[in-house]
Amino acid sequence: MKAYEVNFDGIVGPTHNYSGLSFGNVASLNHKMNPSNPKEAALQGLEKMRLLHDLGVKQAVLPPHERPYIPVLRALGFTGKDSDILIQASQTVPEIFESCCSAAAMWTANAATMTPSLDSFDHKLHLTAANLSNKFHRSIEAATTTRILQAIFSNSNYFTIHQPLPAGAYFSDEGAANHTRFCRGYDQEGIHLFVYGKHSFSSDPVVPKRYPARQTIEASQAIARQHQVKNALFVQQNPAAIDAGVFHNDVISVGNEKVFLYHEEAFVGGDAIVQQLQEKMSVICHQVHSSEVSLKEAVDTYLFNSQLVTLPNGKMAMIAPKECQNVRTVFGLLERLKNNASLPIQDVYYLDLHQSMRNGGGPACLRLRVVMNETEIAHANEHVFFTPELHETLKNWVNEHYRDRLLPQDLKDPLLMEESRKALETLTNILHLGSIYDFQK
Ligand code: SUG
Repeated sequence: MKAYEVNFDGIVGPTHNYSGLSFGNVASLNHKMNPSNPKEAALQGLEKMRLLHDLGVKQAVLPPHERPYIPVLRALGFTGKDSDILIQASQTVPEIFESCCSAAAMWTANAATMTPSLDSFDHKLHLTAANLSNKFHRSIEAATTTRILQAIFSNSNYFTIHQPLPAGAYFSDEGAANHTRFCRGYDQEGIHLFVYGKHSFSSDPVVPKRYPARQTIEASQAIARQHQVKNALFVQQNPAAIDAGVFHNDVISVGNEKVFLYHEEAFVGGDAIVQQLQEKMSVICHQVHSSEVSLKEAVDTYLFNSQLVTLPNGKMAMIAPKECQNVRTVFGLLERLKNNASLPIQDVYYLDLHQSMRNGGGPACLRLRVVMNETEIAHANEHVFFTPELHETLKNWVNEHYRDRLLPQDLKDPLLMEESRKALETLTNILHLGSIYDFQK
């Protein structure tokens, strides 16, 4: 049966801000306390979805999460009216409060890991929301993400939505940002490459010195087990790359169908993995040498965080951040990739996503890839699929509800909380999602 890769992009939330919450993510640290523009951020995200849709790629949306997230502040001992909690928490525990206002759920590459029904022993499409245990502001996403996935993929004849892995450092899971599926075509069985940063239950010979490794192998293996994945491979991130700011694997490699682009310094023992991918599926593995593009240039431009997508004619396009155009070596590499006859890349599109990029989120971070066959698409919530009409509706919705300037100190404003809730209430109606937010209960 015909199958598609559907890109589920996160709609940027109304509290998109720069609080410098992600140690190890260089852009997040560098932009701490800068003013943000949630309206521009959300519109930039919608433009990317529109481009993909217009290119003939199947596109869908995932809603933002409710922020500020009062239920977590209540769990941490704050009591009273929601507006009182905002004031108390922002004054007494400002860092925790900022974490409860982060719009980081927009980077849906971290929302979950997906296994298509073709690749699972029980022939169901599996999804597990990532527990994102490594960062407090992200760890509070898992419950809402699970509810959202249940609202979209509700038919249990086709979809299995698992509970997130146990919270805590041992099974720290960052979702699809550390996972790539290779296949000869979306309607063919695939190989799943899981990339991890460290072991929890044994020690690693080399560990990053500066920044944390987020994903554990135990988490990756647990996801592969849960999803009954037929073909799984596991490879470790290079600790030196993590120390250079590669906090997720999608900052240093990108794969689609039979193509894998990866940096020479991405992995520990990368050659063995590449050999297996070549042997098992004739994957075209293109290594980018450090002499062509350094780790630093890769992190600065987010070259590998480009989306590599298959077009209706079978060729591929890269959706790159516009920052890639400004660095000679990176732009030169992209031109060479486009002109390389052994690669199917016919075009590179450069997009302005600077609002997201300043928090370390490029094109690929903003989407969760879900491979679905026609029957599965017919049994999922149809209202989240992107159309020009939905684009217009969402643009109007953003223009009506979002602010165009936000500083971290504005997050304690009760009016912002009210505005955000009103926006999300309207959105759940637009997308026919039912009551997915705590404030709707
Ligand atoms: O987890 N940034 C996110 C960026 C996630 C990017 N995702 C992928 N690579 N797939 C993170 O570090 C910054 C929030 C702040 O500082 O306000 C943040 O969470």
